Amino acid sequence: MKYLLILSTVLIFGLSVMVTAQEKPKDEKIKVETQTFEVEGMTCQSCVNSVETKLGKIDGVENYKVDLDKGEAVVEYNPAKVNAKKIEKEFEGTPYKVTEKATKTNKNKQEE
Ligand code: 9UX
Repeated sequence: MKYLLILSTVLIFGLSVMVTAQEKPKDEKIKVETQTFEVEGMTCQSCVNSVETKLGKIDGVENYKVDLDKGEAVVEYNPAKVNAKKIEKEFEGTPYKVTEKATKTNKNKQEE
């Protein structure tokens, strides 16, 4: 009887280790989506800074690169927290108009 108890304890412990081991990679992998936005209204470097500051404050935005010459922003975000439409909306009421550009995959689909 005592042997059975030890065996089941070891079994439960082993199982819990397996479950934790399976869950860990899920937590570590932050799925990130990359989206290019057209940014209208940026005319100087301060504009770029303002857009960057705004992007940095959005929950779920992991990374961004704002290009003044191209008038666009490449944004990496966690789709579990935020989406392109939400990001666009964050710029309502600012001097800048942010619009989602067709992604490469979208473009390819359209071209097909
Ligand atoms: Mo520069 Mo931008 O003087 O809104 S900050 S044009």
